[in-house]
Amino acid sequence: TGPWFPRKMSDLDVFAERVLSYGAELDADHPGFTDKAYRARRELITKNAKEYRTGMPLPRVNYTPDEVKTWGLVYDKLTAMYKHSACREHRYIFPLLEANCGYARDNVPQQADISRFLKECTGFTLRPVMGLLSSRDFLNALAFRVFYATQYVRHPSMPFYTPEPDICHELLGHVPLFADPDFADFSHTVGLASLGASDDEVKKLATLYWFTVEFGLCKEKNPDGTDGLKAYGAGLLSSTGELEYALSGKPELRPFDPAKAAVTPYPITEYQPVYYVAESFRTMKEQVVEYAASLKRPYAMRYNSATEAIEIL
Ligand code: H2B
Ligand code: FE
Repeated sequence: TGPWFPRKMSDLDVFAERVLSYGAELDADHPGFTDKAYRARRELITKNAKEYRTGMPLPRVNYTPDEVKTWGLVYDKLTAMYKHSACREHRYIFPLLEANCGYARDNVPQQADISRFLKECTGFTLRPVMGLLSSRDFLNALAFRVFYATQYVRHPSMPFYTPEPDICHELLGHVPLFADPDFADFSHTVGLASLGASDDEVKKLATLYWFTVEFGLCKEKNPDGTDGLKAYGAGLLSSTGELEYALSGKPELRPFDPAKAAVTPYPITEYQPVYYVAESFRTMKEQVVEYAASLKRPYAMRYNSATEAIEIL
């Protein structure tokens, strides 16, 4: 027994309407709250996600010139920073996304094209989502090598700020690393650990996710052989302000340790006071496999990519 969890890909369909906030409705502190046209546009785009079911083609969105403009502003500013601040894997994959998936300052890429590319690289695919999912639902999907991504663009009044995930955060911050095999395996391991986990364990795994996939830093040798520091977390790679701050030497840095990261408190509305630094994605993957094994489960599970189902061992 224990909490319910998805066993096959189509079980993910029940997540479609279970969004926590900012779904079709926007909260009062959102920059788009009073903008009727923005809200109507959001509703149109999130309708795709609401109606999406396993096996359907991923919905394509015709982005408006205003949306493309906002995307372009974010794209220019962030891609300029990636050259010196993003980790090697992100820098390696980004040009491949430009070559294969329509990444460009004047084009908002489509999930269908990205998902096809990621599938070839690591078996990961994308699915559209209306807004924030619960930690449990979101992490459970990673066990199926599925990453839920929003398709709407942030409000144009604040191009460099968004209180919620938007397409700039998903496509610029998250997507590149899902093309890296070790990072994909790391994420998949976190996902498998979340299946049928207790609420307390889910909270730990969500915290681990926060300090890695969202705000992780990693070591990287500088060209002159000295030790350097780069960002791989999507929350950093989609925020010009925090990206600079995280690498400035001001915040506290700790060596990545999943058991410790999983229970570290963190603020969500300000820059992080603490970042965890990974040795490499390979090492992270090995560390998290070991950590996941320490979580008590009645049975072992694995994902069968041929049947797209979870097997209980
Ligand atoms: N939902 C969506 N749609 N995108 C996310 O990036 C996301 C989420 N992150 N729910 C989750 C929560 C994360 O903060 C952890 C696992 O709680
Ligand atoms: Fe994110």
